[in-house]
Amino acid sequence: MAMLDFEKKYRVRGGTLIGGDLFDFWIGPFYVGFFGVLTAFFSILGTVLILYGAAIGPTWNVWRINIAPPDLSYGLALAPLAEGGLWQVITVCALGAFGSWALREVEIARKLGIGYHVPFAFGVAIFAYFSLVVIRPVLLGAWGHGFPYGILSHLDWVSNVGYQYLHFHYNPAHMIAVTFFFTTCLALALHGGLILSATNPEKGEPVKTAEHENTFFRDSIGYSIGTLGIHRLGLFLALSAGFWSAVCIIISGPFWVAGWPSWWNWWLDLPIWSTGG
Ligand code: UQ2
Repeated sequence: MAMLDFEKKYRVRGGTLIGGDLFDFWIGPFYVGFFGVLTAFFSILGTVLILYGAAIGPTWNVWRINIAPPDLSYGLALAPLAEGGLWQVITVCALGAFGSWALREVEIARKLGIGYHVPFAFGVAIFAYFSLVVIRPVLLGAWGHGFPYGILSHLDWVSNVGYQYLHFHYNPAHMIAVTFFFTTCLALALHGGLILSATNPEKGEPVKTAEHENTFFRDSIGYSIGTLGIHRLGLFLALSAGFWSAVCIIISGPFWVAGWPSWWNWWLDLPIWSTGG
């Protein structure tokens, strides 16, 4: 079906989660919806607050602008705007915008009658952010454990928190997350390469088929995961990367306070090494 015919067919009312027909329309190519309006509200307010935070700060150098969370002494209380309160309101705006965007994706998926895979996947990304600025700070008892909003400052935060646990690469959940990130790259490189190899033939040659794709991997490694399977694998690998990233930072502090290298002492402490003496 041509795109214009298709749009006429699917651009009808219904499928909304809240408010019935309220905002159930399009502006140009964009679906609006109640959650589109909410996304715009939170994004604009959050951006204005970031600009205000920059304006009352010491620099307009984009690399150095920093909106810091409150001092640890504020615990889980609200702080004055200029002392971390801005960070708190901006965090609410960010989560409001991300959550609204995910629900707008759900409404579009419902209108189309397709699965919720995209909003679910985006939900995992939101969870990773939520774990950094809400779950871990709440478990540690202070908003000051959230990461600062700034290009260089958030890099400094990552480095400092890493060194606080001596060597973050020894964090087992971090190891799992990194492995998923790399495997995601491997899978996308294999998939992108395979698809382009089959669908970009020499001039005058016909476009090749899924059988060609299958056979390449049968011939080279004796196994093909299939055209649907590679996308299931890709989604699983990518979401696992985000999920284990969230786990690796949540356990650092709330559930493990020593350096990560010494976590591996469980191996040396196994009773099988005991001399019995
Ligand atoms: C495949 C297949 C595709 C693909 C790819 C494979 C026809 C178009 C890339 C090969 C993938 C395999 C064997 C899995 C590799 C496993 C990991 C963990 C990276 O078979 O079907 O469809 O794109």
